[in-house]
Amino acid sequence: MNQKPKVIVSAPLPADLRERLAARCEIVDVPTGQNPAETVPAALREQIVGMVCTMRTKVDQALLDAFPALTVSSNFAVGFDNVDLAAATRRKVLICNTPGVLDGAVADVTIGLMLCLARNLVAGDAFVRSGEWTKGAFPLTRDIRGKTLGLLGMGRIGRVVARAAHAFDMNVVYHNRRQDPQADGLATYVERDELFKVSDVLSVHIPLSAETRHSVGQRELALMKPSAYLINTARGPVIDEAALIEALRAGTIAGAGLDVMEQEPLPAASPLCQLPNVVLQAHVGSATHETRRAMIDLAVANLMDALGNKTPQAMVNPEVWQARA
Ligand code: 8YV
Repeated sequence: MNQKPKVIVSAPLPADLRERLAARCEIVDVPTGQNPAETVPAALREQIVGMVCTMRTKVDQALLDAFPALTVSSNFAVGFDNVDLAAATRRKVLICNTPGVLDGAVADVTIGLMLCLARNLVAGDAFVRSGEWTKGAFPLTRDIRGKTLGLLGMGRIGRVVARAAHAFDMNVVYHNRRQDPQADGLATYVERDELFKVSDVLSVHIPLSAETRHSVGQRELALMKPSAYLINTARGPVIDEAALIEALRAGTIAGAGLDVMEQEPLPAASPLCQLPNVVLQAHVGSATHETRRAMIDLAVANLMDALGNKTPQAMVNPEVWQARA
């Protein structure tokens, strides 16, 4: 009898999905965030052909070397900045991800942060709870209606944010590496500097890569209006956080809404936690029961498809798959 292929699972797996995967594969559990190369015994490492993991697993050269039989690594995330893509592609390891199923959830947090910033909703809650309201009215806030929302990056998530912003009567502009026909009717293309200059709310929706790391820095922040808000639900390191803290302290921008930071989990000692014009979330863009379920379903389907010789729905380096056929 053929042995089942051995796969690492280093992501939260619902019981029914575990059962389905176990019918086809032998599961080797690695606690989320732990290094599989250190957790899986050497003899077993050589037999691992697939993996499903979170962003906390570094799929780098060292991991690829530790698992010589690995053919597919499926990210429980749309992002794949945990993967050394060049190294994986060189080693012909297929990388999969979960695009599409989390767009609405991430867009919702983006809109939520925008409303919190403009209408000062978090401070408003504290104002009522502390009894300050009995002493006088809460200070006036800002409308988002009629204002300009700038989207840096116009992929799937950016497009859902653009659609939602229309319900708030916002004017939506975007900048992308290239103009996107799918954005037609949703947002107007502007040059990169123009985006920073004209936006009342600027929201970041680009992936993290060597090119985008710190691509929103002092220069870009200086272009923004003093009344503008910056929102990041993408990846922390895309923004130069030290420059952002400087701009927030100096009041050269009005505030920031951050679901992602350079260091996660963010320590309470971070200056960001001291700034009154910042609203923080704990990287929860996709963190709903429904969305995380859809993500793990897709991540496991990608893994099982790849091992079963069926083209996976979402491949980051499809050239590896094509070369295999
Ligand atoms: C999650 C994410 O934080 O999909 C991504 O790229 O950043 C988020 O959905 C996480 O990756 C879930 O493991």
